[in-house]
Amino acid sequence: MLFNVRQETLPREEIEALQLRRLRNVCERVYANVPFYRKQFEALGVRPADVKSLADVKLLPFSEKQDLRNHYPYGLFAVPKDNIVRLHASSGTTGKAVVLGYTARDLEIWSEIAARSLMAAGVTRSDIVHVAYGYGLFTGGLGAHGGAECIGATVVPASGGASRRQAHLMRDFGATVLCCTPTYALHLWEAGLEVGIDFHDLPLRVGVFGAEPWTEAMRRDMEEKMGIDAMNIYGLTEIMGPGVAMECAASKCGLHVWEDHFLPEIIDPVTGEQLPPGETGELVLTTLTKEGVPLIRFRTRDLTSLDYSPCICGRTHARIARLRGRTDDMLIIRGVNVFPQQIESLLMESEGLTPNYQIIVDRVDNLDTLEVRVEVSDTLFADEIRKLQMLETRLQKNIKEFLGVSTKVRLMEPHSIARSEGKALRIVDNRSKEL
Ligand code: DLL
Repeated sequence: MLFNVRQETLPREEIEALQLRRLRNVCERVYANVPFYRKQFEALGVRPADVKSLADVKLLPFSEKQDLRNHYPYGLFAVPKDNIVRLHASSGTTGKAVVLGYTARDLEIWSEIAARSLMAAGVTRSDIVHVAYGYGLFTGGLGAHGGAECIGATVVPASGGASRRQAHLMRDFGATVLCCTPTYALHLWEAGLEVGIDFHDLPLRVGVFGAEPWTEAMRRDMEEKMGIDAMNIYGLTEIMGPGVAMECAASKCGLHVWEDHFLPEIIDPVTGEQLPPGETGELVLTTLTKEGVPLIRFRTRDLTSLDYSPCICGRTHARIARLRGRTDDMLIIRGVNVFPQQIESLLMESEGLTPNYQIIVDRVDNLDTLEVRVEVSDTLFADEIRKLQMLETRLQKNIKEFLGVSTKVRLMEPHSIARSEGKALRIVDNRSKEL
């Protein structure tokens, strides 16, 4: 079933005509209201009126996470603050968050695209949708929530944590749809088994999983273990949140980007040149209707390709391939974005630690774990064990407080971390072996 049949099946010429109109409009809005963009446009000698065809998007400047950080918190907002009704945020590269503001109209559109996404996954108003994405500044919880309500389904706003209790709630309330990260779904499934709840015995039939990379092999495994259709949802805070692109149950092959609201491009991450459909590169998105913080040619750092061929579901919106990784070193730990530099800067604030550190990411019982190993100086190493233990605890607390993720910090003997001959091997991601 389609949530918005007309928009979701617009003929290609109509999509493109709409995109062009909206692209010109968003360029005019940012040029008039956001000094950052006006400067960027001027530096390239381009004006909104120069956008005469969709191909002219190439003339426009790129934007990236760093720009949002540089203008923290409100510098890229395009409307007066009175018109902003909600804020969401995600990590930037230095611990400072990237802040996005939504107008009432933005939230309406977000709910609609999240509703389209859930329906593409097979959700209907008869469903009981258990939302175990985190609620809060992270967009997962409230995003999925808005979509499910917009469809008229029954929402259970469970958020993350207390997994055994969640398994009980899923059983007692008769959850038919589970929305969370794929790894948390596996964790919930295990927690359920521990208390005698097998997802196969529940009416559960659909999983809407995203916010982190996962694979076809994981999909097969989860579908088998849980007796569900496991569907892939993509999104990012800067652009909106979950529901920027979504797989359809009919093909389970590629994620439809809601092109009436977002203009996708694939570029070569090194040269910035546009790549043709089918070629893998970095996904770049322009928001066509967003009012609060419109973004022009936002570099997502996510690697994928675009497919404009017709889909058997009848939707005409282009599809991106399952995400293949990122062009930067951002880690996603239990759905939280973490940049190694953030951890590094926290470590470097403490006296007696050396810059030789390593971050070990693993998956234990389907949950991501993060261990930070850092070498101490000879002087500190000569200190009492108790002092070292206190320092470990303090670092763990700082990292939790600033980045929102739990870590295990291990202070290491001087010279015990292997030196690399080339670039330092900062991150050992043992999860990638199973991906
Ligand atoms: O993760 C929004 C979201 C919430 C999407 C719930 C889906 C479901 P951020 O925290 O800003 O926003 O992280 C965005 O997560 O650039 C990708 O690298 C990654 N990501 C999101 N969805 C997928 C997916 C949310 N389906 C970053 N597959 C993005 C792979 C994903 N990576």
